[in-house]
Amino acid sequence: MVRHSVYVGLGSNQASPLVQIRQALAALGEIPNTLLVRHSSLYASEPMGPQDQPDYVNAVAMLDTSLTPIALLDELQSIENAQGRVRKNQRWGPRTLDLDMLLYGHQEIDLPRLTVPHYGMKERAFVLYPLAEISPDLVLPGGIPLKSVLQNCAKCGLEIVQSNDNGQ
Ligand code: ROI
Repeated sequence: MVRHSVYVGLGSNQASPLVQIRQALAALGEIPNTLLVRHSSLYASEPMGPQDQPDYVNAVAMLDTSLTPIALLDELQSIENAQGRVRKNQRWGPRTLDLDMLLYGHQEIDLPRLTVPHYGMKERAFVLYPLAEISPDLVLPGGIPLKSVLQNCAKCGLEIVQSNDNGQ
C-alpha cells in the first residue's frame, strides 16, 4: 500500500481552545490506516482576519497515511463535526476546531472539496512556524524550501503555550 506524509493544520478559538487542540490531536491518532507521526508545540496566535474574536491556539501535525486525500478529508471533517464545529456563513469567523490538510506528499490537488497545498499556508505564521518546528528541511511542492518562505513571514505575535511533548 502506498503511504503518504501529510501535514494537518489545527486551529481553535472557541470552547477552551487548548482542550480542543489536545482532543483533536488524540483523534488524529485514531484515524484508520493512519499514523500520527509527530506534532508541533501548541501556539497562541492573534486572529488573522476580523479582530473582534478571541486569540487562537494553533498547531501542526504530521501523519503517515494510506488513505486517499478525500478519504482523509472525510476523517478530518468528522473530527471537526464531533467537536461541535458548526459551519457558519461568516467568512473568517471564530471556530471550535479547524483541521486543514496543508500538504499531501508532494501532490498538488485541485478538487471541488479540496485544494492542496492549502491556499493560505505560505502567508500564515501560525501554519509556517509550527510546520518548521517539526520539519525544518521541508520542501514545498514546486521545489520551494519552507525556510525561504519563512524568511518572508513575520512571527506576528505567535507564542508557544505548550511545548511539544513527543520528545522531538
Ligand atoms: N487566525 C489565527 N491566528 N489562527 C487560525 O487558525 C485562523 N483561522 C482562520 C482565520 C479566521 C483566517 N484566522 C485565523 O480560519
